[in-house]
Amino acid sequence: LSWAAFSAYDTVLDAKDRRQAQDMARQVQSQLRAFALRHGRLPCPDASVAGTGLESLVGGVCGNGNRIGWFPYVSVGAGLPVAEYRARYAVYRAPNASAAADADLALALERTGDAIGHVNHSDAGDLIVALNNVAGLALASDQPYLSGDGGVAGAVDCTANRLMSVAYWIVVPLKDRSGDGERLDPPHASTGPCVFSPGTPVSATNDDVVLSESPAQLAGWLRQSLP
Ligand SMILES: [Ca+2]
Ligand SMILES: [Ca+2]
Ligand SMILES: [Ca+2]
Repeated sequence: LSWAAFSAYDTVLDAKDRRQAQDMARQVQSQLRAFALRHGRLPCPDASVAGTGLESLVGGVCGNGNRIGWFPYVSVGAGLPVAEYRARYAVYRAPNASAAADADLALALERTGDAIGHVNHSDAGDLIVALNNVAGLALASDQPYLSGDGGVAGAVDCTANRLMSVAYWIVVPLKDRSGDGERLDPPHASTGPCVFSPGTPVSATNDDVVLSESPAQLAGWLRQSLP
């Protein structure tokens, strides 16, 4: 083993926490995908400060401009994890007056012209249309996006290295490594739409675990999973 394997911030205990966080992130992904398949939209972020686990719905729909919050564990039928493993969550939302061009992933909307009552009304097929619409939009700095990984994907720099938009990201915060009193560590913040690329290694000042999917990845999974 190299000397680096014993560096102060990569102890056996921390590695165990990281694996656990990665498992938790994959569980959230499964819950999110199952929800999307069933409801034809992505879950609405839980915008409460403490994290109640409930979608922040207004009159039954995801509140205007609500793109970042906690993952709504309770609303997808899961239990609320302890703070260390409780994920922040962002979803791409770009509404359009034309349903066929709409790219609000948290909104169940008829985008293919099926009548009310039709079996394909506002279903996962309509979400696939929205995902394709997202893929066609230029990167916007107020929508969820990825920066680099400090390696092949380039620097972790939310301004100078904006890599790509994502359908959603989740961040499992683990400990406060940056010492600012928040479990999230920069560049991650409770309101920012930028995260580093999944797979970014742990560092002395950041142990956050990121998982995300591009619109094409999620659309591919939905297509494959449709009955
Ligand atoms: Ca439809
Ligand atoms: Ca952290
Ligand atoms: Ca921190």
